[in-house]
Amino acid sequence: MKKLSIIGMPMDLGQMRRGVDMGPSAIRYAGVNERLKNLFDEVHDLGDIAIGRPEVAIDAESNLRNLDLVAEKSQLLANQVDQVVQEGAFPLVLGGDHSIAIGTLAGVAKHYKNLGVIWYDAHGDLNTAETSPSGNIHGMPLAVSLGIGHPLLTEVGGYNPKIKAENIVIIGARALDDGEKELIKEKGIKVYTMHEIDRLGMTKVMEDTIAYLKEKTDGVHLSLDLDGLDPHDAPGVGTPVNGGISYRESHLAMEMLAESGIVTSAEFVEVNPILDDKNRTASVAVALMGSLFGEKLL
Ligand code: HAR
Ligand code: MN
Ligand code: MN
Ligand code: MN
Repeated sequence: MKKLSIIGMPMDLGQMRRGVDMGPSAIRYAGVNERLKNLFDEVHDLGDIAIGRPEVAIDAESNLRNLDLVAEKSQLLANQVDQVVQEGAFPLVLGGDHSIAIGTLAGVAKHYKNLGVIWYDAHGDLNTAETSPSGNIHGMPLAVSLGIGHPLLTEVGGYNPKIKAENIVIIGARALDDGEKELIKEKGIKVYTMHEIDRLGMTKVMEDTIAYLKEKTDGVHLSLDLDGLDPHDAPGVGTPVNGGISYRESHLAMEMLAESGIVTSAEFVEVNPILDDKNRTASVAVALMGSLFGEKLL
């Protein structure tokens, strides 16, 4: 019995551009439920985690915008995701900015000994308060999940760390800060930058990624930041970076993941309908979900 549970996480506190809190609505408007309902025995849309409209403020003590709120709301998401996995359903989380991955991974990772993570993103999201140029927590969730960062964030879910460096594959990177580059080298994190994608082609990148993760992990979380795609294909994101992964390459990547059967949870983040062109980015997200969950062209 294949069950999917959809969870909206309308949180925009991990950065400064309002609007990404409307991501879950935009993705639902683009038809996520209709698109996926035939690919599972059951699809349940659990609605949104209650974020409210909190006032935003930078933590006076450190370079971490909205620290307390992000920690508190992440715990709510972690609880919901944990419950979905316990019930044997596949959790699909709709963001929200990428800080939501802190909660998603806290809910998922306790169910696995060696959770793999595919981080599909223009960015590394490996900053800490010390290395972040912005203080925005959406630039930190991968580091947090490795146990590196403020304790209020690394302790979400009540355990730490969530994942191991050797179980991560970053795909699409083209905007890394100096501290992130150092961390990647220090921890030996596997990264396919745009250079490798150009050079090897997406087929080879995904074959290698799948083989690498299959060998060492007992589940794989896909964290797909829409800014991993080229801004021509996904314009509705807060931090676009030129020279990204194409729409077709992204479909191929999702199709290969579907074929492999390794993915056990997923989130699609950073969709900002205010910055979008007629909800195109949300539509791209939904189309990619179709491929990820095994939709066939023929
Ligand atoms: N690395 C930059 C920072 O830490 C930019 C992070 C940007 N954003 C995301 N995450 N959308 O992937 O501020
Ligand atoms: Mn990101
Ligand atoms: Mn990004
Ligand atoms: Mn972004």
